[in-house]
Amino acid sequence: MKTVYNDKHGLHAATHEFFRGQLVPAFEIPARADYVLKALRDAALGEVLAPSDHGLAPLERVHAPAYLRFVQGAHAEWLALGGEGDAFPAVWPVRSLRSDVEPKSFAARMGLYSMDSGTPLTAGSWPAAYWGAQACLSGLDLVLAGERAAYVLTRPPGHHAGADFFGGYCFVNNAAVAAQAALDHGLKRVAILDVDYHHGNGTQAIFYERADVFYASIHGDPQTEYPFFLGHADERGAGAGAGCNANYPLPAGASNDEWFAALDAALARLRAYAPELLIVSLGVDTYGGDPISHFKLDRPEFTRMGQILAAQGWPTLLLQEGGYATEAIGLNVVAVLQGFEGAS
Ligand code: SP5
Ligand code: ZN
Repeated sequence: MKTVYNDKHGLHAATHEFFRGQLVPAFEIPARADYVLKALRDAALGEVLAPSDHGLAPLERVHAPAYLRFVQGAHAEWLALGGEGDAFPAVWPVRSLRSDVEPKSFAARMGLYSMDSGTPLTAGSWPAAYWGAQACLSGLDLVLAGERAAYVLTRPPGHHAGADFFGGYCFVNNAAVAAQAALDHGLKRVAILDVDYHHGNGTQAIFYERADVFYASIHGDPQTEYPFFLGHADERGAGAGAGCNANYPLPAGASNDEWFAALDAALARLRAYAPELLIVSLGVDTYGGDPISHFKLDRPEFTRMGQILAAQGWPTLLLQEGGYATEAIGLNVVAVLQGFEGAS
């Protein structure tokens, strides 16, 4: 399988993030992708390609242009105001406050365009996220040109980013950008299967009222797990998209049997939808050794996941999302990809 590697990912390098009111060492760090790249090469999984530039237009198909402009310039604004190091939001337009007027204040715009204080906006966040989206578009090009599957090694991840907000370590919603680009290429039905430990609230919200993208997700129950405010089983899509969203929340600590039963159920829904392309939001924070998550998958389960995905027979684009057991994520990703290759 070919990999498209976002070689600009290291420009996004946070040292710390907020957790319980303290700055703790950041979890979403450049070493994550470095370990995956090493594992791909050690396993001789296939060619590793650089992204080609598709410009800003495909990002503007899913994100508000004003939001993208904000992210692009935010760190420079932060420095100009005397901010030091990474930028964090501190105030949000919650219920009863207006979010339809863009304030002049930088602090206010940081809140308007974000969902949490756990996502450091660094000097290089924008170029890293921009090139990550380009890598995903380049991976899509491979699959549209006839490759059975392609993997995109990128960070920061994407699935928490909404049309006009960042959060959950995400700035640009890579899966949504790729799905929209596939539709713009002429496809009629795209499925996104999100196997990251966390619900992909951004991806779900972007396509919630549309029938041309089916979003299915298996994740830690939002009653106790981030992103807390979306990802329940009763969210099934709305309007034209009614019936095109399927959530499988599992309790923290769920067994591997429960996880694979949810995967079976999700794939049955996707088979009924009959997508022309499968995009996998491939987070490996479902690993038993993950420091911020509470499922129990291990190497054999990641291999089995890849086999099951391949067995569906759909052209498949696998995009890297979370996974924070830094040294293990390379082996976990390779297990998924080798499982996929063995079964396809
Ligand atoms: C893409 C992705 O996986 N985003 C995850 C965002 C999770 N944000 C909340 C992180 C909370 C960190 N908890 C630290 C627990 C230390 N014991
Ligand atoms: Zn995650």
